[in-house]
Amino acid sequence: TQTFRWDDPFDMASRLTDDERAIQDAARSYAREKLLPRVVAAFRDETFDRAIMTEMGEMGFLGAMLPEQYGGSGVSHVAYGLIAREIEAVDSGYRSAMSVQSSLAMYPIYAFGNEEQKMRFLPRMAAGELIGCFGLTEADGGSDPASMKTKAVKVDGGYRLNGGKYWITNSPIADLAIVWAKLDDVIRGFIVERGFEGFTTGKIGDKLSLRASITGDIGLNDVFVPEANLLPGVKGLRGPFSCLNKARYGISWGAMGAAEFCLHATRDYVGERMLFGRPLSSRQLVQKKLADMQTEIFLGFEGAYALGRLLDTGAFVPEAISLMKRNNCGKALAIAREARDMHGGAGITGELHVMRHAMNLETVNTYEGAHDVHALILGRAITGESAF
Ligand code: TGC
Ligand code: FAD
Repeated sequence: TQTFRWDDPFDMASRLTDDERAIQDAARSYAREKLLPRVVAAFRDETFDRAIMTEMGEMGFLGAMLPEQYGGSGVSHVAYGLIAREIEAVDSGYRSAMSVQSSLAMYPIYAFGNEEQKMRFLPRMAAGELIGCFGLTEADGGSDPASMKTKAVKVDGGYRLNGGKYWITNSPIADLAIVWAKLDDVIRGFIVERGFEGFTTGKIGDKLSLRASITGDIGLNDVFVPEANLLPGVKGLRGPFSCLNKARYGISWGAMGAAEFCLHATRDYVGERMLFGRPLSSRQLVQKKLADMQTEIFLGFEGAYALGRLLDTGAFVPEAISLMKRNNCGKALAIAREARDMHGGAGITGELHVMRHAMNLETVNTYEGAHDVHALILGRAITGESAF
Protein backbone atom coordinates (compact mmCIF):
# COMPACT_ATOMS: atom_id res chain seq x y z
CA THR A 1 0.00 0.00 0.00
CA GLN A 2 1.04 3.52 -0.80
CA THR A 3 1.31 6.17 1.91
CA PHE A 4 -0.12 9.59 1.16
CA ARG A 5 2.48 12.32 0.76
CA TRP A 6 1.10 15.79 1.24
CA ASP A 7 3.84 17.18 -0.98
CA ASP A 8 3.36 14.68 -3.83
CA PRO A 9 -0.22 13.42 -3.42
CA PHE A 10 -0.44 11.65 -6.79
CA ASP A 11 3.06 10.20 -6.56
CA MET A 12 4.34 11.97 -9.65
CA ALA A 13 7.88 10.99 -8.72
CA SER A 14 7.09 7.37 -9.60
CA ARG A 15 5.96 8.37 -13.09
CA LEU A 16 9.16 10.20 -14.02
CA THR A 17 11.93 8.45 -15.90
CA ASP A 18 15.34 8.13 -14.26
CA ASP A 19 16.62 10.91 -16.51
CA GLU A 20 13.74 13.20 -15.60
CA ARG A 21 14.31 12.61 -11.88
CA ALA A 22 18.02 13.32 -12.26
CA ILE A 23 17.33 16.53 -14.17
CA GLN A 24 14.83 17.67 -11.56
CA ASP A 25 17.31 16.97 -8.76
CA ALA A 26 20.06 18.89 -10.57
CA ALA A 27 17.75 21.84 -11.23
CA ARG A 28 16.55 21.87 -7.64
CA SER A 29 20.09 21.82 -6.22
CA TYR A 30 21.25 24.54 -8.61
CA ALA A 31 18.22 26.72 -7.88
CA ARG A 32 18.51 26.40 -4.12
CA GLU A 33 22.29 26.62 -3.86
CA LYS A 34 23.10 29.17 -6.55
CA LEU A 35 19.98 31.20 -7.27
CA LEU A 36 18.21 31.50 -3.94
CA PRO A 37 21.16 33.20 -2.18
CA ARG A 38 21.26 35.92 -4.87
CA VAL A 39 17.63 36.63 -5.42
CA VAL A 40 16.73 38.98 -2.57
CA ALA A 41 19.45 41.46 -3.55
CA ALA A 42 18.80 41.04 -7.27
CA PHE A 43 15.12 41.81 -6.81
CA ARG A 44 15.80 44.74 -4.48
CA ASP A 45 18.46 46.26 -6.76
CA GLU A 46 16.67 45.35 -10.01
CA THR A 47 19.69 43.59 -11.49
CA PHE A 48 20.20 40.41 -13.46
CA ASP A 49 23.55 38.66 -13.08
CA ARG A 50 24.82 37.78 -16.57
CA ALA A 51 26.77 34.87 -15.09
CA ILE A 52 23.47 33.05 -14.50
CA MET A 53 23.20 32.37 -18.22
CA THR A 54 26.64 30.77 -18.31
CA GLU A 55 25.82 28.71 -15.24
CA MET A 56 22.54 27.53 -16.74
CA GLY A 57 24.42 26.70 -19.91
CA GLU A 58 26.90 24.60 -17.96
CA MET A 59 24.02 22.82 -16.24
CA GLY A 60 22.49 21.96 -19.63
CA PHE A 61 19.29 23.93 -18.98
CA LEU A 62 19.38 26.07 -22.15
CA GLY A 63 17.72 24.51 -25.17
CA ALA A 64 17.65 21.22 -23.28
CA MET A 65 14.99 19.75 -25.57
CA LEU A 66 17.04 20.29 -28.73
CA PRO A 67 19.21 17.51 -30.19
CA GLU A 68 22.80 17.11 -29.04
CA GLN A 69 24.37 18.32 -32.28
CA TYR A 70 22.94 21.77 -31.52
CA GLY A 71 24.04 21.80 -27.89
CA GLY A 72 20.87 20.37 -26.37
CA SER A 73 20.35 17.00 -24.78
CA GLY A 74 17.05 15.93 -26.31
CA VAL A 75 15.20 15.87 -23.01
CA SER A 76 11.44 15.33 -22.81
CA HIS A 77 8.83 18.05 -22.44
CA VAL A 78 8.28 16.84 -18.88
CA ALA A 79 12.00 17.28 -18.08
CA TYR A 80 11.88 20.81 -19.51
CA GLY A 81 8.85 21.48 -17.32
CA LEU A 82 10.63 20.16 -14.24
CA ILE A 83 13.54 22.55 -14.85
CA ALA A 84 11.06 25.44 -15.08
CA ARG A 85 9.34 24.25 -11.89
CA GLU A 86 12.53 24.19 -9.84
CA ILE A 87 13.91 27.48 -11.15
CA GLU A 88 10.65 29.36 -10.77
CA ALA A 89 10.39 28.06 -7.20
CA VAL A 90 13.16 30.61 -6.62
CA ASP A 91 12.04 33.38 -8.96
CA SER A 92 9.88 33.77 -12.05
CA GLY A 93 12.48 36.12 -13.49
CA TYR A 94 15.15 33.43 -13.49
CA ARG A 95 12.75 31.04 -15.19
CA SER A 96 12.05 33.79 -17.73
CA ALA A 97 15.74 33.98 -18.57
CA MET A 98 15.81 30.23 -19.14
CA SER A 99 12.59 29.98 -21.09
CA VAL A 100 13.19 32.97 -23.36
CA GLN A 101 16.58 31.57 -24.31
CA SER A 102 15.30 28.01 -24.79
CA SER A 103 11.82 28.39 -26.26
CA LEU A 104 11.75 31.85 -27.76
CA ALA A 105 15.27 32.39 -29.09
CA MET A 106 16.81 28.94 -29.67
CA TYR A 107 13.64 27.12 -30.71
CA PRO A 108 12.81 29.39 -33.70
CA ILE A 109 16.35 29.00 -35.03
CA TYR A 110 16.06 25.25 -34.58
CA ALA A 111 12.57 24.94 -36.05
CA PHE A 112 12.71 27.57 -38.81
CA GLY A 113 16.41 28.21 -39.42
CA ASN A 114 18.70 26.61 -41.98
CA GLU A 115 21.60 24.35 -41.05
CA GLU A 116 24.12 27.17 -41.28
CA GLN A 117 22.10 29.31 -38.84
CA LYS A 118 21.65 26.41 -36.45
CA MET A 119 25.36 25.62 -36.32
CA ARG A 120 26.34 29.27 -36.09
CA PHE A 121 24.11 30.16 -33.14
CA LEU A 122 22.66 27.20 -31.25
CA PRO A 123 25.70 25.57 -29.61
CA ARG A 124 26.92 28.93 -28.28
CA MET A 125 23.43 29.80 -27.07
CA ALA A 126 23.15 26.43 -25.33
CA ALA A 127 26.40 27.19 -23.54
CA GLY A 128 25.08 30.57 -22.41
CA GLU A 129 27.82 32.34 -24.38
CA LEU A 130 25.28 34.13 -26.53
CA ILE A 131 22.06 35.50 -25.08
CA GLY A 132 18.99 35.70 -27.26
CA CYS A 133 15.75 37.63 -26.88
CA PHE A 134 12.37 37.52 -28.63
CA GLY A 135 10.84 40.62 -30.11
CA LEU A 136 7.16 40.17 -30.86
CA THR A 137 5.31 42.68 -28.66
CA GLU A 138 5.04 46.32 -29.66
CA ALA A 139 3.94 49.22 -27.50
CA ASP A 140 0.65 49.57 -29.37
CA GLY A 141 -0.53 45.99 -29.57
CA GLY A 142 0.55 43.51 -26.90
CA SER A 143 -2.32 41.05 -27.09
CA ASP A 144 -2.75 41.67 -30.80
CA PRO A 145 0.61 40.97 -32.42
CA ALA A 146 -1.00 40.73 -35.89
CA SER A 147 -1.27 44.53 -35.77
CA MET A 148 2.51 44.97 -35.54
CA LYS A 149 4.02 47.96 -37.31
CA THR A 150 7.63 46.81 -37.55
CA LYS A 151 8.45 46.40 -41.23
CA ALA A 152 11.09 44.75 -43.34
CA VAL A 153 11.83 45.83 -46.90
CA LYS A 154 13.82 43.75 -49.37
CA VAL A 155 17.08 45.41 -50.44
CA ASP A 156 20.22 44.21 -52.19
CA GLY A 157 21.73 41.34 -50.17
CA GLY A 158 19.17 41.42 -47.39
CA TYR A 159 16.47 43.49 -45.70
CA ARG A 160 16.03 46.87 -44.02
CA LEU A 161 14.11 46.78 -40.75
CA ASN A 162 12.31 49.71 -39.17
CA GLY A 163 10.15 49.81 -36.07
CA GLY A 164 10.42 48.89 -32.44
CA LYS A 165 9.55 46.31 -29.82
CA TYR A 166 8.55 46.85 -26.20
CA TRP A 167 8.58 44.72 -23.04
CA ILE A 168 11.35 42.43 -24.25
CA THR A 169 12.92 40.12 -21.67
CA ASN A 170 16.73 40.25 -21.78
CA SER A 171 16.91 42.74 -24.67
CA PRO A 172 19.48 45.03 -22.99
CA ILE A 173 21.93 42.16 -22.53
CA ALA A 174 21.08 40.18 -25.65
CA ASP A 175 23.67 39.32 -28.28
CA LEU A 176 20.91 38.62 -30.76
CA ALA A 177 17.21 39.24 -31.09
CA ILE A 178 14.64 37.16 -32.95
CA VAL A 179 12.63 40.02 -34.42
CA TRP A 180 9.23 39.42 -36.02
CA ALA A 181 8.47 41.97 -38.71
CA LYS A 182 6.15 42.33 -41.71
CA LEU A 183 7.70 41.80 -45.12
CA ASP A 184 5.10 42.64 -47.78
CA ASP A 185 2.46 42.28 -45.05
CA VAL A 186 3.62 38.77 -44.13
CA ILE A 187 5.21 38.23 -40.71
CA ARG A 188 8.77 36.87 -40.96
CA GLY A 189 11.47 36.14 -38.38
CA PHE A 190 14.91 37.81 -38.52
CA ILE A 191 18.04 37.15 -36.47
CA VAL A 192 19.22 40.65 -35.59
CA GLU A 193 22.70 40.67 -34.10
CA ARG A 194 24.18 43.08 -31.59
CA GLY A 195 26.36 45.47 -33.52
CA PHE A 196 24.09 45.76 -36.55
CA GLU A 197 23.89 49.49 -37.22
CA GLY A 198 20.61 51.04 -36.08
CA PHE A 199 19.81 48.22 -33.62
CA THR A 200 19.44 49.64 -30.09
CA THR A 201 18.12 48.35 -26.79
CA GLY A 202 17.16 50.20 -23.63
CA LYS A 203 16.24 49.02 -20.17
CA ILE A 204 12.74 49.48 -18.74
CA GLY A 205 13.14 50.53 -15.12
CA ASP A 206 10.93 50.80 -12.05
CA LYS A 207 9.11 47.53 -12.53
CA LEU A 208 7.35 46.28 -9.41
CA SER A 209 7.40 42.72 -10.72
CA LEU A 210 10.09 40.46 -12.22
CA ARG A 211 12.75 42.81 -10.88
CA ALA A 212 15.42 40.09 -11.01
CA SER A 213 14.85 39.81 -14.76
CA ILE A 214 16.00 42.51 -17.12
CA THR A 215 13.35 43.85 -19.50
CA GLY A 216 13.79 46.38 -22.25
CA ASP A 217 12.85 47.70 -25.62
CA ILE A 218 14.31 47.24 -29.09
CA GLY A 219 14.83 50.04 -31.57
CA LEU A 220 15.19 49.26 -35.27
CA ASN A 221 16.27 52.25 -37.27
CA ASP A 222 17.04 51.29 -40.86
CA VAL A 223 18.81 48.15 -39.68
CA PHE A 224 20.38 46.13 -42.51
CA VAL A 225 19.87 42.40 -41.91
CA PRO A 226 21.69 40.15 -44.37
CA GLU A 227 19.79 37.49 -46.29
CA ALA A 228 21.63 34.85 -44.23
CA ASN A 229 19.77 36.06 -41.12
CA LEU A 230 16.21 35.62 -42.38
CA LEU A 231 14.56 32.53 -40.88
CA PRO A 232 13.57 30.75 -44.08
CA GLY A 233 11.27 28.11 -42.63
CA VAL A 234 8.13 29.99 -41.63
CA LYS A 235 5.73 32.73 -42.69
CA GLY A 236 2.92 34.30 -40.68
CA LEU A 237 1.97 34.27 -37.03
CA ARG A 238 2.52 30.52 -36.89
CA GLY A 239 6.23 31.38 -36.47
CA PRO A 240 6.11 33.29 -33.19
CA PHE A 241 3.12 31.30 -31.92
CA SER A 242 4.99 28.01 -32.36
CA CYS A 243 7.65 29.36 -30.01
CA LEU A 244 4.99 30.58 -27.60
CA ASN A 245 3.49 27.08 -27.51
CA LYS A 246 6.74 25.80 -25.98
CA ALA A 247 7.21 28.72 -23.61
CA ARG A 248 3.60 28.79 -22.40
CA TYR A 249 3.77 25.08 -21.70
CA GLY A 250 6.93 25.58 -19.60
CA ILE A 251 5.29 28.44 -17.71
CA SER A 252 2.44 26.15 -16.70
CA TRP A 253 5.03 24.15 -14.71
CA GLY A 254 7.02 27.17 -13.59
CA ALA A 255 4.11 29.12 -12.14
CA MET A 256 3.11 26.07 -10.10
CA GLY A 257 6.73 25.78 -8.94
CA ALA A 258 6.42 29.27 -7.46
CA ALA A 259 3.10 28.30 -5.87
CA GLU A 260 4.64 25.12 -4.48
CA PHE A 261 7.36 27.17 -2.83
CA CYS A 262 4.64 29.36 -1.27
CA LEU A 263 2.81 26.29 0.07
CA HIS A 264 5.97 24.93 1.70
CA ALA A 265 6.91 28.31 3.14
CA THR A 266 3.41 28.86 4.52
CA ARG A 267 3.24 25.39 6.05
CA ASP A 268 6.55 26.03 7.83
CA TYR A 269 5.44 29.45 8.96
CA VAL A 270 2.05 28.50 10.38
CA GLY A 271 3.62 25.49 12.10
CA GLU A 272 5.85 27.79 14.12
CA ARG A 273 3.65 30.81 14.56
CA MET A 274 2.07 30.71 18.03
CA LEU A 275 -1.08 32.77 18.49
CA PHE A 276 -3.73 32.50 21.18
CA GLY A 277 -1.63 29.79 22.79
CA ARG A 278 -1.57 27.44 19.82
CA PRO A 279 0.26 27.19 16.52
CA LEU A 280 -1.64 28.71 13.64
CA SER A 281 -1.42 25.35 11.87
CA SER A 282 -3.92 23.92 14.37
CA ARG A 283 -6.70 26.24 13.13
CA GLN A 284 -9.43 25.01 10.80
CA LEU A 285 -9.38 28.15 8.70
CA VAL A 286 -5.64 27.83 8.17
CA GLN A 287 -5.83 24.14 7.32
CA LYS A 288 -8.59 24.77 4.80
CA LYS A 289 -6.43 27.34 3.05
CA LEU A 290 -3.48 24.95 2.94
CA ALA A 291 -5.73 22.21 1.54
CA ASP A 292 -7.02 24.57 -1.16
CA MET A 293 -3.46 25.51 -2.12
CA GLN A 294 -2.33 21.91 -2.20
CA THR A 295 -5.32 20.86 -4.31
CA GLU A 296 -4.79 23.52 -6.96
CA ILE A 297 -1.01 23.02 -7.08
CA PHE A 298 -1.07 19.28 -7.58
CA LEU A 299 -4.00 19.33 -10.00
CA GLY A 300 -2.01 21.96 -11.88
CA PHE A 301 1.08 19.79 -11.97
CA GLU A 302 -0.97 16.79 -13.12
CA GLY A 303 -2.35 18.84 -16.00
CA ALA A 304 1.10 20.07 -16.95
CA TYR A 305 2.45 16.53 -16.75
CA ALA A 306 -0.32 15.12 -18.95
CA LEU A 307 0.22 17.93 -21.44
CA GLY A 308 3.96 17.29 -21.49
CA ARG A 309 3.49 13.61 -22.27
CA LEU A 310 1.03 14.57 -25.02
CA LEU A 311 3.48 17.07 -26.53
CA ASP A 312 6.17 14.38 -26.55
CA THR A 313 4.00 12.39 -28.96
CA GLY A 314 4.18 15.34 -31.37
CA ALA A 315 0.56 16.37 -30.77
CA PHE A 316 -0.34 19.90 -31.88
CA VAL A 317 -2.65 21.15 -29.13
CA PRO A 318 -2.24 24.91 -28.67
CA GLU A 319 -5.62 25.27 -26.98
CA ALA A 320 -4.65 22.68 -24.37
CA ILE A 321 -1.51 24.76 -23.76
CA SER A 322 -3.70 27.86 -23.32
CA LEU A 323 -5.83 25.97 -20.83
CA MET A 324 -2.85 25.00 -18.68
CA LYS A 325 -1.01 28.32 -18.99
CA ARG A 326 -4.14 30.23 -17.98
CA ASN A 327 -5.18 27.91 -15.16
CA ASN A 328 -1.78 27.51 -13.59
CA CYS A 329 -0.79 31.17 -13.76
CA GLY A 330 -4.11 32.39 -12.38
CA LYS A 331 -4.12 29.80 -9.60
CA ALA A 332 -0.47 30.38 -8.72
CA LEU A 333 -1.07 34.10 -8.40
CA ALA A 334 -4.03 33.53 -6.08
CA ILE A 335 -1.99 31.06 -4.00
CA ALA A 336 0.95 33.44 -3.65
CA ARG A 337 -1.38 36.24 -2.52
CA GLU A 338 -2.98 33.90 0.04
CA ALA A 339 0.45 32.80 1.24
CA ARG A 340 1.44 36.43 1.73
CA ASP A 341 -1.69 37.00 3.80
CA MET A 342 -1.10 33.92 5.95
CA HIS A 343 2.39 35.16 6.80
CA GLY A 344 0.88 38.34 8.27
CA GLY A 345 3.21 41.33 8.34
CA ALA A 346 6.24 39.09 7.93
CA GLY A 347 4.83 38.21 4.53
CA ILE A 348 5.79 41.57 3.12
CA THR A 349 9.50 41.12 3.82
CA GLY A 350 11.99 40.16 1.14
CA GLU A 351 13.58 37.39 3.14
CA LEU A 352 10.41 35.30 3.31
CA HIS A 353 9.97 35.47 -0.48
CA VAL A 354 6.19 35.03 -0.73
CA MET A 355 5.33 38.60 -1.63
CA ARG A 356 8.07 38.62 -4.28
CA HIS A 357 6.44 35.55 -5.81
CA ALA A 358 3.04 37.26 -5.77
CA MET A 359 4.47 40.36 -7.41
CA ASN A 360 6.26 38.29 -10.06
CA LEU A 361 3.20 36.21 -10.83
CA GLU A 362 1.30 39.37 -11.77
CA THR A 363 3.54 39.50 -14.83
CA VAL A 364 3.49 35.76 -15.45
CA ASN A 365 -0.32 35.94 -15.55
CA THR A 366 -0.06 38.68 -18.20
CA TYR A 367 2.81 37.81 -20.50
CA GLU A 368 2.78 35.01 -23.08
CA GLY A 369 -0.90 35.72 -23.54
CA ALA A 370 -2.87 37.43 -20.77
CA HIS A 371 -5.24 35.35 -18.62
CA ASP A 372 -8.34 36.64 -20.40
CA VAL A 373 -6.77 36.28 -23.84
CA HIS A 374 -6.32 32.56 -23.17
CA ALA A 375 -9.98 32.46 -22.06
CA LEU A 376 -10.88 33.86 -25.48
CA ILE A 377 -8.69 31.27 -27.23
CA LEU A 378 -10.59 28.57 -25.34
CA GLY A 379 -13.92 30.31 -25.91
CA ARG A 380 -13.25 30.28 -29.64
CA ALA A 381 -12.47 26.57 -29.53
CA ILE A 382 -15.60 25.81 -27.52
CA THR A 383 -18.06 27.91 -29.50
CA GLY A 384 -16.48 28.40 -32.89
CA GLU A 385 -16.92 32.17 -32.42
CA SER A 386 -13.95 34.52 -32.21
CA ALA A 387 -14.57 37.12 -29.49
CA PHE A 388 -11.22 38.95 -29.68
P1 TGC B 1 -5.20 33.65 -35.42
O1 TGC B 1 -6.11 33.92 -36.57
O2 TGC B 1 -5.71 32.93 -34.26
O3 TGC B 1 -3.90 32.88 -35.97
C1 TGC B 1 -3.08 33.43 -36.97
C2 TGC B 1 -2.20 32.34 -37.55
O4 TGC B 1 -1.38 31.80 -36.51
C3 TGC B 1 -1.65 30.40 -36.33
N1 TGC B 1 -1.65 30.14 -34.89
C4 TGC B 1 -0.83 29.28 -34.30
N2 TGC B 1 0.14 28.49 -34.79
C5 TGC B 1 0.83 27.75 -33.90
N3 TGC B 1 0.57 27.77 -32.58
C6 TGC B 1 -0.40 28.56 -32.05
N4 TGC B 1 -0.61 28.63 -30.75
C7 TGC B 1 -1.14 29.36 -32.93
N5 TGC B 1 -2.15 30.26 -32.75
C8 TGC B 1 -2.45 30.71 -33.96
C9 TGC B 1 -3.02 30.20 -36.91
O5 TGC B 1 -3.20 28.86 -37.31
C10 TGC B 1 -2.99 31.15 -38.08
O6 TGC B 1 -2.23 30.55 -39.10
P2 TGC B 1 -2.60 30.82 -40.64
O7 TGC B 1 -1.56 30.01 -41.39
O8 TGC B 1 -3.99 30.35 -40.80
O9 TGC B 1 -2.45 32.30 -40.82
O10 TGC B 1 -4.55 35.04 -35.03
P3 TGC B 1 -5.14 36.22 -34.25
O11 TGC B 1 -4.47 37.46 -34.70
O12 TGC B 1 -6.66 36.17 -34.29
O13 TGC B 1 -4.63 35.83 -32.80
C11 TGC B 1 -5.37 36.07 -31.75
C12 TGC B 1 -4.65 35.74 -30.43
C13 TGC B 1 -5.24 36.65 -29.39
C14 TGC B 1 -4.94 34.31 -30.08
C15 TGC B 1 -3.15 35.93 -30.48
O14 TGC B 1 -2.84 37.15 -31.03
C16 TGC B 1 -2.46 35.81 -29.12
O15 TGC B 1 -2.17 34.71 -28.64
N6 TGC B 1 -2.12 36.94 -28.46
C17 TGC B 1 -1.33 36.96 -27.26
C18 TGC B 1 0.02 37.54 -27.59
C19 TGC B 1 1.13 36.88 -26.85
O16 TGC B 1 1.03 35.80 -26.29
N7 TGC B 1 2.26 37.54 -26.81
C20 TGC B 1 3.42 36.98 -26.20
C21 TGC B 1 4.63 37.81 -26.47
S1 TGC B 1 6.13 37.00 -25.99
C22 TGC B 1 6.18 37.08 -24.34
O17 TGC B 1 5.31 37.49 -23.67
C23 TGC B 1 7.42 36.56 -23.76
S2 TGC B 1 7.56 36.75 -22.07
C24 TGC B 1 8.78 35.62 -21.86
C25 TGC B 1 9.36 35.50 -20.53
O18 TGC B 1 9.99 36.45 -20.03
O19 TGC B 1 9.28 34.36 -20.00
P1 FAD C 1 -2.89 44.57 -23.52
O1 FAD C 1 -2.87 43.75 -24.74
O2 FAD C 1 -3.07 46.04 -23.68
O3 FAD C 1 -4.02 44.01 -22.57
C1 FAD C 1 -4.56 44.77 -21.45
C2 FAD C 1 -5.72 44.00 -20.85
O4 FAD C 1 -6.75 43.85 -21.83
C3 FAD C 1 -5.37 42.58 -20.39
O5 FAD C 1 -6.03 42.32 -19.17
C4 FAD C 1 -5.96 41.68 -21.47
O6 FAD C 1 -6.36 40.43 -20.97
C5 FAD C 1 -7.15 42.49 -21.91
N1 FAD C 1 -7.58 42.23 -23.29
C6 FAD C 1 -6.80 42.25 -24.41
N2 FAD C 1 -7.53 41.97 -25.49
C7 FAD C 1 -8.80 41.76 -25.06
C8 FAD C 1 -10.03 41.44 -25.70
N3 FAD C 1 -10.10 41.26 -27.01
N4 FAD C 1 -11.15 41.32 -24.95
C9 FAD C 1 -11.09 41.50 -23.60
N5 FAD C 1 -9.96 41.80 -22.92
C10 FAD C 1 -8.83 41.92 -23.66
N6 FAD C 1 6.82 40.31 -25.22
C11 FAD C 1 7.71 39.83 -26.14
O7 FAD C 1 7.45 39.85 -27.34
N7 FAD C 1 8.92 39.33 -25.74
C12 FAD C 1 9.29 39.29 -24.43
O8 FAD C 1 10.37 38.80 -24.10
C13 FAD C 1 8.37 39.80 -23.45
N8 FAD C 1 8.73 39.85 -22.14
C14 FAD C 1 7.92 40.51 -21.25
C15 FAD C 1 8.38 40.73 -19.95
C16 FAD C 1 7.60 41.45 -19.05
C17 FAD C 1 8.13 41.75 -17.68
C18 FAD C 1 6.31 41.90 -19.44
C19 FAD C 1 5.44 42.66 -18.48
C20 FAD C 1 5.85 41.67 -20.71
C21 FAD C 1 6.65 40.99 -21.64
N9 FAD C 1 6.26 40.81 -22.98
C22 FAD C 1 7.12 40.31 -23.91
C23 FAD C 1 4.99 41.39 -23.45
C24 FAD C 1 3.76 40.59 -23.05
O9 FAD C 1 3.61 39.47 -23.86
C25 FAD C 1 2.53 41.53 -23.13
O10 FAD C 1 2.62 42.39 -22.02
C26 FAD C 1 1.23 40.76 -23.15
O11 FAD C 1 1.07 40.04 -24.33
C27 FAD C 1 0.02 41.69 -22.95
O12 FAD C 1 0.09 42.80 -23.80
P2 FAD C 1 -0.10 44.28 -23.18
O13 FAD C 1 0.80 44.40 -22.02
O14 FAD C 1 0.05 45.23 -24.28
O15 FAD C 1 -1.59 44.30 -22.65
